[in-house]
Amino acid sequence: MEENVQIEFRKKFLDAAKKRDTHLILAVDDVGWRNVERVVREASKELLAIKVHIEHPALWGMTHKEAIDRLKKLTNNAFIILDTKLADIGNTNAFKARYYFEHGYDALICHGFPGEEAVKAIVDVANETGKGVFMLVAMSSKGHLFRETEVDKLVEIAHHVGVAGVIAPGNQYDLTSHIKMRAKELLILSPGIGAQGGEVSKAIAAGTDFAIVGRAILNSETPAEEARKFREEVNTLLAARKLPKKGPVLDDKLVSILVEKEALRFGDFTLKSGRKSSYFFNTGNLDSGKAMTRVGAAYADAIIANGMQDSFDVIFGPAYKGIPLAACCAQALYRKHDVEKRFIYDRKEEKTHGDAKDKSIVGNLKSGDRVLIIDDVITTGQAKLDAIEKLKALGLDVNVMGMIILFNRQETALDGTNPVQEFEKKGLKMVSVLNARDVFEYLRHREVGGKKAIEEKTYNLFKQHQKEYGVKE
Ligand code: NUP
Repeated sequence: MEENVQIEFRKKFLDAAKKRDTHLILAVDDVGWRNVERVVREASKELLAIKVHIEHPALWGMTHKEAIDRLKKLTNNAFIILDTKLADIGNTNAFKARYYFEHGYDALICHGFPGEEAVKAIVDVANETGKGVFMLVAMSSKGHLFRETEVDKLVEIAHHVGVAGVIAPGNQYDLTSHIKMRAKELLILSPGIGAQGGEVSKAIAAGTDFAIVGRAILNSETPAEEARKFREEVNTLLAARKLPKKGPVLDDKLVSILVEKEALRFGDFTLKSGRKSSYFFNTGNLDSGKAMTRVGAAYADAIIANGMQDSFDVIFGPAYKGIPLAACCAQALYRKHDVEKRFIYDRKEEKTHGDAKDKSIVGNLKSGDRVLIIDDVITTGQAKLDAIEKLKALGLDVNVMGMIILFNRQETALDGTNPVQEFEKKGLKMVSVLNARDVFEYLRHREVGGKKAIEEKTYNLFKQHQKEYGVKE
């Protein structure tokens, strides 16, 4: 049952938090044991864990074991976490981790950037010895180099390897909220609160589950009082926190950008099909590098999450809106996932010279290609059928294997069938990044740009239209 050790550790950590009624971790960053001892003794009942650096025991004139024993005694057995930020090759990580765990630390913090194998080496040792591993996925220091693209990969590593939790900054709320969307069951421990400017309320709202605080408590005139305030504030905010836990977790930044840019607009609309709608979706409004970067990443992530990367050769973006989508998706696949794919698009006005392919297709479509169609929205599926027909008419031996759609309106075709299911019946792999129902449920309780994302009236109209035109669950 070795793989379950990290899950068990997570459970033990959460149970202890509940029992001790605290989610506060004290970083005992003081070179003098006297101060550390005083603060820890006075604040002991506010603490779930103590975080030490590898140098501390020596600075305090103790062995690791002595330091751990004393800290445990002072705190009635709080967790002692070693902030070693291990970041080496697997073999070295493994012997270091063994050395630390043998000294008695309950858990350690490691870096993720050396890669999955290197982290796995630590987790293997932790699993053997029943200890916990927290992997750092972004830092609280100003000017760090953890960009979202890298952070996404680090969170993926954390999931693959199966660590107990991750370290994410308590002073960079956008980044931590980005991490929270992807962290699923992984615990989020956050330094950066207090001395580094992080505020408890914003950190907890972003996704912090446990606050790591050092100087704000250690250097305070009344450390026990300060620790009590942190503990209570964290607890109160955690109890009241509402994270979108039910249903699929949406990419909040993607949804925000779609609303901000009015790619998703609310009002009274009549669609091509004659149907009424309380909203309209159109990626034509995504006219900035920021918006297209986010959208390209969303498509690419969905392709990878659905394991589609080996089942197609080329992305086809039907003109006009599909053109930038295909380009951005191919670029994001390469940048974020090291997956290289070609992309093509069609001409609405055919050229008068060249062969059938060159007349209507731009790009390098080859005989035998497996084609993934990319598009912004699916309603009845008619536009997608047209795109498939256009490819067929070229007379090349190409096969449309599936579609990746940003927004599925979850409506029936005009004949009452479910267009997505109809394509699936034909053997196509259909992936939608966002489903209308999830998005509306999500937006109902959100603010975008400081105001309520949708009025209740808009939500009710959506529900009404879904009753009329929506596909069955
Ligand atoms: O990103 C990180 N930021 C950070 O401050 C990762 C960390 N492990 N830390 C550590 O958390 C840092 O080394 C220090 O021990 C503690 C924060 O202390 P303070 O800023 O609350 O005093």
